[in-house]
Amino acid sequence: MASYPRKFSASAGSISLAKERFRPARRRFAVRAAAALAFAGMLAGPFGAAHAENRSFTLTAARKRISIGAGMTYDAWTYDGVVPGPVLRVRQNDDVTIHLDNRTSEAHGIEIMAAQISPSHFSGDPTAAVDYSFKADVPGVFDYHCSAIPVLDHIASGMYGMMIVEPTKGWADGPAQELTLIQGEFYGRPNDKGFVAADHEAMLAANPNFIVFNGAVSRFGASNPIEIKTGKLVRVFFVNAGPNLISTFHISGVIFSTVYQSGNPADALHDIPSFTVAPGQGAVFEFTVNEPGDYRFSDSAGAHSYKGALGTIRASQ
Ligand SMILES: [Cu+2]
Repeated sequence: MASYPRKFSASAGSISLAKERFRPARRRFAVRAAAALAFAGMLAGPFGAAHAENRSFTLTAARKRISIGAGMTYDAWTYDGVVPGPVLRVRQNDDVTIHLDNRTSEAHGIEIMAAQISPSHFSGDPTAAVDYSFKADVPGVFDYHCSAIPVLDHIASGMYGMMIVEPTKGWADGPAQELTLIQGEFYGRPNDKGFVAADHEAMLAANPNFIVFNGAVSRFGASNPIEIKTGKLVRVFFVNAGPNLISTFHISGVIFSTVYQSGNPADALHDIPSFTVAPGQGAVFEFTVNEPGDYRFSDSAGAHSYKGALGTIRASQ
């Protein structure tokens, strides 16, 4: 860390943050508004009809120079020009169709961990579209990521996101304030202009320079906190996109009333202060706070939060 220009340090409290604004992606499906809200940190309210539906998502693989916070930029490989890619939200038993439009000169794909089909569907030839369908049988929160070789580089360069499969019967504790958080890693040292060139050797060494929530260092810093209300249940949809490190998710001053492993209501744990989520894995965290104030959330492994994996939830009455 000491070798970086100090202004690009990800260390807690040292950064004056420009607010990150989500640019709505080009989408053909009506989740656009929900995705925009999701990347601002909040999801839309009650979702969809009770019966199974056909849900179709069209994503576009594209290179784009993005902001990764603290004045830094990165030449990302993206879905729809954003990192993470759009949140894809469906209901259990929906028939889901995925179309990936590839406008680059290299191969890309999309593997959604909610899909129980042959992996041969997930990848395409360079410039070719990828199309497949599956039934979303299992509820939960799932990672999706590029399946092109080397997968390591494609994920580390930004091709990942979250699919939520809403349980047919909903969540046991009912409606809640909902957030989406996706943990990711960036590999490379910023130059004096803040440009971070991808570092393949650092990827292989599993030694990221920056660890982020929703695509940027301090996306949710003290100047841009996630706002919640006291006394009301909060539900966090969480994915650790990796590609390498285990996340130990924790919110200071909070014990999670329920943690759903993989976001599956059948796999509930209770009264958990922190919880590990492996790369490519998801979880749902529920909690309530009763006192107004700022609650810091982080990957509580010290080096990980030092490298940027922390943020602020601000509770008010
Ligand atoms: Cu890719």
